[in-house]
Amino acid sequence: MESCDIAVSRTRTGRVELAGVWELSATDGSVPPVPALLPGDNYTALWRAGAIPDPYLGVNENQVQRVAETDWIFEREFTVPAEFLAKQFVFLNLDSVDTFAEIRINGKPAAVTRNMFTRLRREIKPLLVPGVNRIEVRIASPVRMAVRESEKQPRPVGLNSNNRFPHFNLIRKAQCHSGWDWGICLPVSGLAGELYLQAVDNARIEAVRHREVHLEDAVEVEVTAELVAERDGEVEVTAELAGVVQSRRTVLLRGENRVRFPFLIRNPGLWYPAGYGPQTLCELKVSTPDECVRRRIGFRKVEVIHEKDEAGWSMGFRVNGIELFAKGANWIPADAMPGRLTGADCRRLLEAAAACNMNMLRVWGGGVYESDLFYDLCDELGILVWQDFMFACARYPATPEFLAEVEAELRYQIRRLQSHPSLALWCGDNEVFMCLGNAKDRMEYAAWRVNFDRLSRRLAEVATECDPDRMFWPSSPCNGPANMDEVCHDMSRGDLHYWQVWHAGEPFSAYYNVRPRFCSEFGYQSFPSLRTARCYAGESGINVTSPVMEHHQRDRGGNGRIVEMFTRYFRFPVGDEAVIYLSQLQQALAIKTAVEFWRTLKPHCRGTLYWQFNDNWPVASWSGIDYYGEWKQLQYHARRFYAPVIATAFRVPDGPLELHAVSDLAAGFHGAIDVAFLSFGGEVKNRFRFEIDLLPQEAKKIAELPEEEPTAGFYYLELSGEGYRHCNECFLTEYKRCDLVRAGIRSRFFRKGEKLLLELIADAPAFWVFCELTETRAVWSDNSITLLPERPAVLECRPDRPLAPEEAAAQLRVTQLRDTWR
Ligand code: BMA
Repeated sequence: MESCDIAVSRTRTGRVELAGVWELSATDGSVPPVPALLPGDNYTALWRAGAIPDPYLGVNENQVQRVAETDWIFEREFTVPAEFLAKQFVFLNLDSVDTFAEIRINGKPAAVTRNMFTRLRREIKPLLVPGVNRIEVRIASPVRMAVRESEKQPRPVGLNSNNRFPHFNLIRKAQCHSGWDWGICLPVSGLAGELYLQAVDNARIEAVRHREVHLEDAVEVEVTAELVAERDGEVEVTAELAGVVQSRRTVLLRGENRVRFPFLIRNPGLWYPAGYGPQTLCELKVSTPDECVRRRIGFRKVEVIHEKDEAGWSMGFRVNGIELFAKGANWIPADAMPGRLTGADCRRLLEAAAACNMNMLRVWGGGVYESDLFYDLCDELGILVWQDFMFACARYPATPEFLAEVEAELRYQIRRLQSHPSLALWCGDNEVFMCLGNAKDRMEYAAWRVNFDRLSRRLAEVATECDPDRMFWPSSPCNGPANMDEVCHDMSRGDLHYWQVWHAGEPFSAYYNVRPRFCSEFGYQSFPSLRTARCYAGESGINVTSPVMEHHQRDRGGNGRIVEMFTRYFRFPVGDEAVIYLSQLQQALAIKTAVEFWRTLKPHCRGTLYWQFNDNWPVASWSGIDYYGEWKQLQYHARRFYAPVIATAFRVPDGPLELHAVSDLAAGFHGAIDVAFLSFGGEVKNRFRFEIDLLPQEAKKIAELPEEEPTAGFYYLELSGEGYRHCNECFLTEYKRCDLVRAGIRSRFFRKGEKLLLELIADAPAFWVFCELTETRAVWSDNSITLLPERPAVLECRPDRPLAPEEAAAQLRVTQLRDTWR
């Protein structure tokens, strides 16, 4: 037996890799063959070969729709060594084929696929010859196949209004491939994950999973290896965990076999979400003479707190006995052309989440079950995952064929993912239950509801059977498994998608009327960074109503809504740079308003996940990080409004001005909040200091602050203690009514060791000072900050490429709110 390879989960023993360069051609001969890198997709290959323009730029998307209406063949040759065929069996492994494919080996049919969310494994030894072989994956147009599926339905199922091509709800493909209200319509075809042939003598390892029971000072771990045998036989299976090795000679029957290994781990280091303790991981290795599968697992007990209480039913998460406040955002696929996405992109995004004090991401149901790397990184970084099953914003069939397809998908995905310590919850779908409310009358509702219940019941059965240790939450949003007879959007129970601010144009203050138990979606749009907008719109195209800017806005009326909101709160911005800056500031302030308020409501409210973390192409959207990886102001504000200890001041409608402190620390906190009321010129008019003591995890009202003349100045809060510091500002009226001073800001780049630092000093209060490098992507330690006069701030600048201080200085653009109007 070979030793395990660190970089991958399986040894390369007895393996023939199929990843690499393939050839792609259209079956109708309309496009000459081009090289295609797999895993990857047809759009990426065609773009890389220069056969289509970059769909992300200008309005090129319109020119490339035919790609999705065409059938494609990916093919390549591969070499099979003679020894490989000396093994008894050879199976083909394709982790994800997107979507309707016929696979041929040496011209002979090997398999068909129809669900990108299931793995294909098929015994193919009889089709192989020693030496050169050929594999062909012929993928039918998903657009055509979706229509064909609709013709098979006994009665119409309905459409998804986010999709440009209809009936994607009938096919098991990422729903957002057909466009979304932030997404380009690029129904890609391709292959994802691992692609290889594996030779085995006995059985193949189909899945490795574990269950854990937490005792006083030990964890009982039961490891299960699932093996598939092509015929009856015997095999030696070995499991290794925390230095203990167990081997078993096992009798196999043809088909699926399970081998269980009990371990008792004494005094294990536990895995905690970020902010609550270390992310201790250990290796689990299962092997047969032919194969070795390894995983990194972590021991922790994760529970959903869903109990009856005074307000209704609670909703939140408890890990290792600690009740935490979930802080995070919603994750969508990070690239509409999967072949463009690198592991480094994925890592950079998830590290940004962790750097911004997030402890949870929701993998949203209109995308994909993410890559192994995604969950490995979440484990490593302490980010809990709320995992939707892949259904979103539409009605779905409940025919026996559809249910069987979905069942196979869940069985595969749950087994693949359940051993990740980060995985906290399985959720049935995104907004499928909520959309039932769109039925035109009770008859229609009843018909839709029957379908929903059938599908939901099957999801629940499979989820609880495959993973009895995690909760199945039927839909997001919903009132919880115990309350599925009621419509959702209840402040007393369940998770909430609160969209009145944005979709219904309510003011930011509307957030104060909402007291969710767990807010799993709420969002506000902005434009991406100036550099990103320039990329797709060109220097001259950046104007909110230019055809390109409207094209890169998928929510009807979205640009207008951003601008309309300016008129409520801000003086109207002059110039493209000001418009972009202000749109991002407005977004950040909207989300900050909601999060800070909802954090003060804990434990009534136990989590906020804003919409949305990332983008899948360059576009105006609700994201905090744009497609090219530029952090919008929201992302920097998230770091502060999700900080472990914060101070915030606000007035709920008709209420007094209240000062609150919130701690997410597992220990008590002792510190102080310095509060000052300053004129816009910077003169301190009033000053207080509050000593504060917070219990572990406590949110507490500290004081009511004096009512000052609203246009005379602003409150500045500075919380400090035990190594924590959090600054915040509070305006008493709309920003547009305040005569802000345009502060002079002196800046100086310098090096300290490896670090590139920027010192900023303002001569008057400067609000939401945003630093950018015009030619280089850079992430800053902090940004969009408020400067008080003559109080220097030092920011670390982390550019994509090394820059000397002088070079950085030449590219620096600093914008404050007052710069947005003349
Ligand atoms: C939600 C999501 C998405 C959508 C977003 C913005 O509720 O679930 O479907 O993109 O709103 O409208």
